[in-house]
Amino acid sequence: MAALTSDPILDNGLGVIDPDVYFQMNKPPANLPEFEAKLKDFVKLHEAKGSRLVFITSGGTTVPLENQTVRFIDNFSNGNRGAVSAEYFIEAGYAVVFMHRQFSLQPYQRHYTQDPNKGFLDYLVPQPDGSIKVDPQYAPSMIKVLEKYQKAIRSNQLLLLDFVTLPDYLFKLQAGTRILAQLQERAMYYLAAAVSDFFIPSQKMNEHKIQSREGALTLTLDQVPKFLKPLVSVWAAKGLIVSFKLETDDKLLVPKARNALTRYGHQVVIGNMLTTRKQTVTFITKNSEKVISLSKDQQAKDVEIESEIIPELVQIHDSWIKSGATQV
Ligand code: 9Z3
Repeated sequence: MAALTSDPILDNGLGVIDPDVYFQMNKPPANLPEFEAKLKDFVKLHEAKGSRLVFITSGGTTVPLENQTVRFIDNFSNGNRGAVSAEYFIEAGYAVVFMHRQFSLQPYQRHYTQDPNKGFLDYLVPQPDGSIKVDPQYAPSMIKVLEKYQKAIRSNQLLLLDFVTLPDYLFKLQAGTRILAQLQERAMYYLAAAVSDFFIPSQKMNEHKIQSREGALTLTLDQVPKFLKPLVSVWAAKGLIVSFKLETDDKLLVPKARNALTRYGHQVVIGNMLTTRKQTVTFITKNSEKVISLSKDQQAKDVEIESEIIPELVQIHDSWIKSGATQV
């Protein structure tokens, strides 16, 4: 059973505060106005062009333990799913808002930032005339990525926005989905970020660094309000909403994914297991369940599962735009 919050006024009977109350009780991030201004310009541009737009969330949220934060709780996500997906959405003609955890993987750049044995400088060779060139062994593959990246930038198809903490993420999710709402069915929301289920409300947090002289540390975390609810029914009501469900016990995956779909009433939940998330996902819609898996051959050729996820979603989005349903 969920632990009850200490304030019965804030409590909805399940021990979880209402999202509206959350926003009243917590301070928005200082850079929220800048975030909104950039997003409004981007949406305006693509509204005029008639493009489809996808709002991708990517990477993990941190949960601060102190208001003047020295320590925080984090999670495993490095933003691979979101960054890879952004590239395939761009290839499919979408404008992409990439709302990612600061310093997590980014589309295109990711190809050169996650090799533990190679950093940025290792791709370069100095020339006798004082200039610098890309090491010829990396040039053929790098030019392909560079061309795609520059095309995306030239055509204004990619907007990078970031978050760090859970409150930062939640305020930006609310503001961002509300801004995109004007695109109605043309907007897709692809919620791949690994969002904490638990947090310490700022009024219950230590102001200063927790001191070790006080002995062992016991933490009590509240449940994060269920943000998908207002997102689906109010903030982004007309858009196509795709959420991810992550589990480690495979017996729970499909029932919990379906439960999320029924509970929030959105269009698609993609279930994935922690250890096999790069090889297998399960699409759950109101009337269907479909497993997408990479074959051994595809895995040997380093095929990315997002190259199969995104075309599937584009089809679902087509029928959503045409008929307001996820099935043709
Ligand atoms: C996912 O399930 C993503 O696919 C991963 C991607 C986080 C597993 P990586 O960034 O991993 O490539 O390393 N995201 C959603 C996780 C989540 O927090 N879902 C919430 C839930 O399960 C619902 S929105 O309750």
